Amino acid sequence: MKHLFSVCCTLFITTLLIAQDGHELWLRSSKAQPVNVVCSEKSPTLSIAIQELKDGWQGKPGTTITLTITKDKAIQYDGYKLSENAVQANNNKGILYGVYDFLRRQQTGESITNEVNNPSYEVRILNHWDNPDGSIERGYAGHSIFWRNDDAFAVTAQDKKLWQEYARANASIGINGTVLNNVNASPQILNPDYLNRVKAIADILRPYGMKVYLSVKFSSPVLLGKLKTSDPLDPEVIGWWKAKIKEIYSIVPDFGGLLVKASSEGQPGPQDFGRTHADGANMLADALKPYGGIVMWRAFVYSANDKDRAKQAYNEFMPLDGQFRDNVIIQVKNGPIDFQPREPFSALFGAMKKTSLMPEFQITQEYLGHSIHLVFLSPMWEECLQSDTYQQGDGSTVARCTDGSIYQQKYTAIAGVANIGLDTNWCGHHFAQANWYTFGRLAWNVNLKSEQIAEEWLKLTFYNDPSDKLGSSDYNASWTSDFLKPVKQMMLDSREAAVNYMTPLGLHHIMSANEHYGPGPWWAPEKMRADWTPPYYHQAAGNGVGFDRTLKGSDAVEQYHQPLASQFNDPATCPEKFLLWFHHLPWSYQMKSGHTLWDELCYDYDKGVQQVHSFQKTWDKVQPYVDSTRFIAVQRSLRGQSQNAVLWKDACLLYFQQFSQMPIPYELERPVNNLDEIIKNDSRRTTEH
Ligand code: BDP
Repeated sequence: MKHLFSVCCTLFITTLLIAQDGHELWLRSSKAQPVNVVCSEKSPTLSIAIQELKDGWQGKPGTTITLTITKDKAIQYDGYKLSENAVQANNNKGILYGVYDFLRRQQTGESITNEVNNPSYEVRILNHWDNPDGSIERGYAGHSIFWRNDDAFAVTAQDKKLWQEYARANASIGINGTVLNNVNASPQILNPDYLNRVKAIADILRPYGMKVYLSVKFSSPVLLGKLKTSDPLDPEVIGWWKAKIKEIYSIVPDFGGLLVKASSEGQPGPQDFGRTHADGANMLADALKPYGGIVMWRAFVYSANDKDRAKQAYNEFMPLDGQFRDNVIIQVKNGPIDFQPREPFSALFGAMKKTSLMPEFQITQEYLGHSIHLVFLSPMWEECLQSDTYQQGDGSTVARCTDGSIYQQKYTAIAGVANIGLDTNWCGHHFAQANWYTFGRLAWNVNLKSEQIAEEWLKLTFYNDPSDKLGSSDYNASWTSDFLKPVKQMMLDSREAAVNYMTPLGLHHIMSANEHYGPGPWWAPEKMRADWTPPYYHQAAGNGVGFDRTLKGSDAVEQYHQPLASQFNDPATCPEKFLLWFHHLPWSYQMKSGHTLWDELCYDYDKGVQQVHSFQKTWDKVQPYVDSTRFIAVQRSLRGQSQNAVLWKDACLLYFQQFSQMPIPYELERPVNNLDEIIKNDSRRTTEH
């Protein structure tokens, strides 16, 4: 009888849940209580703050809240201080961030504390890899929200509405900058038509505290300015950039600065003229300086000739330490290779002591299942940020080496490659919104824990309270135990699951060619650059598997500070999660578990598959708590992810088995796909590309 009652209640609740398309993100409107807001100053940003309080107040009806601009030395940048009845900050943006925090706490039930809340990084910026034709490199959520092909320069009311929603979402999590175009930049972006559209975007974003930035192509002086060279030391080139930057600031007076991918993956750069990264970056920095602009210069460089791609950024940039202007920040991907499901942190963090560095994370899931796989990236970024570099003694974490705690930096910054597109729910997968949310939250507070972030996001995004009908406290309790707890756990486990079914034990870059989605450890066309093929990374052979980066191998371990260099160098002390990143080991190598390396690989791949199966169970069970639109969408994606995980496991184990010649442990599920068929399908796809 009791059971029947709860089934009835459950069905009742489900039918009460209003369909949600996810467009409101974590900012779903809720019935507000009346509130009086007192603010003696006026600005567009403050008007937004006041309106947000009025639209979202969940506290005691009739409360008076005072918004005050102060000169509190404890408050830095756009930080703020909250109390029961007030928000204080040193500037308008701080007030706005404080208001969003206030409302978030009301919705999630977190108490209001009187501490000062300062951001970890001054510049918290999204990088959109959006092209002028509206396509997005590595975008899985539709076309660009900024650019399009047809009627490219008309700014419609719909554009403005979307940009405003985008700005609001970013402001609500503290993101204060955005690069509007792809790092593989088209020179066109600097043409007046585009710059005018940049202005239109900037005008919408400004009241929300966001600045706009652009990626530029280093050869623009030749391509656009018709000069003979783009040599950064050439006076005409210097003059061209100065004039262009002056023009940009005349159109967008608070323009943030430039992002540059140079001498990297075929992009032009200072090295084409025998100059260094510092020559190139400083030339742009000097032109930006009078306006307060910055240069974010990427360290993502590698050439075909290097024996180990993982070493190259360090090799190229370390000798330049101390040579960059103070408005240059070197933008460094979290790992030494390329946004893999797991990499050790880039050895550049903490090593460049006289140069500003900023971490770059990839929110869009290029190597992590695009917008089909549910992968919560917070644990991955947390792992990187909290890694100890040991560069200035114990506790020199990547976070502390980049947020100004250890090294003096004129600017501190952190970037995330956006996963945003025109899809109604912005990110393709409903749970991919959590990664956008996480990036903002971590950029604001680098010490937040993944668990807290997941919990906040779930409460804001999925809590449905049909309380008027059912009595809220009962609902609350069951929502917490039957939805929040299991779904949070699923999120927290999801990144490790992806590592398990894709690249366990330090394997990396064994994705299928070009699109980097499915497995492709075999892919190596004859004339292809070796470092663009998976066998270069896994080195599987009869004698074992893994990339030897020890002192006897490529010596990449030497780029790390002690004790890491020694720890990584010895397979007995190297964390097993990085084992095959640093070592080439026999298939029969004994793991800590007592398994052979081969068996361990099999168990890990299998575990990944089982984890995704369990996510499906978790999700199906929470159906009563989720509106049907989002429930079905996530359920469908999980089915795809499950099939993909099995494919990954079968493909990798059957492929590696050709070298190990060892059986898959008999207690594990047998492969359900044949390797030759997987390879045939894959090659059909990769040649079609
Ligand atoms: C790689 C992507 C490529 C990007 C490049 C980059 O495959 O599309 O252009 O990174 O970050 O991961 O520049």
